[in-house]
Amino acid sequence: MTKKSSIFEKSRSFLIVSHYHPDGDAIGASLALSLGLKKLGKKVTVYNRDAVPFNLGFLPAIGEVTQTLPKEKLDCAVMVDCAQPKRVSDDFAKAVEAKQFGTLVCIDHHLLDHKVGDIDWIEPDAASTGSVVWHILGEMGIQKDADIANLIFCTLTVDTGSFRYSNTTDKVFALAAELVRAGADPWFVAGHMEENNPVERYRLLAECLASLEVKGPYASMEVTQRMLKAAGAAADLSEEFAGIPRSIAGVEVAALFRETGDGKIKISLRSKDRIDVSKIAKQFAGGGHEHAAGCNLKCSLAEAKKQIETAVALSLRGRGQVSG
Ligand SMILES: [Mn+2]
Repeated sequence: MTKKSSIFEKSRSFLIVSHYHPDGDAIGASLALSLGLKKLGKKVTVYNRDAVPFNLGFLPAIGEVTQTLPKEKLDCAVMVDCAQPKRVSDDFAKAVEAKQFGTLVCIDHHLLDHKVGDIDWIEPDAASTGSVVWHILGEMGIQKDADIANLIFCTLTVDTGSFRYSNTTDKVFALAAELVRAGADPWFVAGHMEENNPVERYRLLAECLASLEVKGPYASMEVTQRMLKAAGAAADLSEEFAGIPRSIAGVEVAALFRETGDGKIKISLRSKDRIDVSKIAKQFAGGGHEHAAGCNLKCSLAEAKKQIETAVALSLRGRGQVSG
């Protein structure tokens, strides 16, 4: 039987892509795969539509990520942490349609309900896409160094919420140990990701916390264009704020409302145990996971808050959280 990884051995030129608004799993998994393939002498381009988040700038080989999609024909395109070409970018989806790539591969840790690429390499039990990449590099017998180990460690840190979420199994700790043995440095990763905040992030947080509203099991905060200006902060500095209202005792569902500056409101939803916020996000053409999801609304901030609060209240009522 031919190995599934033989496609990587056969192809010479690669494009590695991941979902827009990339996170540490998307970028870490992309770069680890790129470094691995380069050890085999492959030609690799790593593309993301959007800029790399500020707290990932320290990652090995981060300078390789380009926001320009190559125009030439390539042997193989690999979608990482993403199962829809459109979630990479419209340009990438068009390039797939136009058969710019000999083979399309999808590497992910979310169960697929349909075939995506010519080859789908899915491990639904893996905590991060980076973990899947680690297995692939292992199957190919690629020498895994400290840079690759740090990249994979980053993906694991991000997708397990620093080894706290319910996906933090014994397998995750076993892999973490293997990565540390291979040269990963947990403090190098955590120190850069969590102990390296621009002061503007906290100025913005101070503004944002002043908007905190708690109504029983539902809490919300907002980030307005005015707040961004007052704090001198870029919008991506508020990326993790949605977890704060959720962390309040008694809160089951939290929402962060962000004015995007082009007439839209970006909503991040978080929940603890009882509510599946991806179902709420779907009502507004968004999506995500059970405990972390999001959507966009084209309306005023006040209108967005009203609509989400209503949907959340209905969902809570369905779960017996609210009386009356
Ligand atoms: Mn992931």
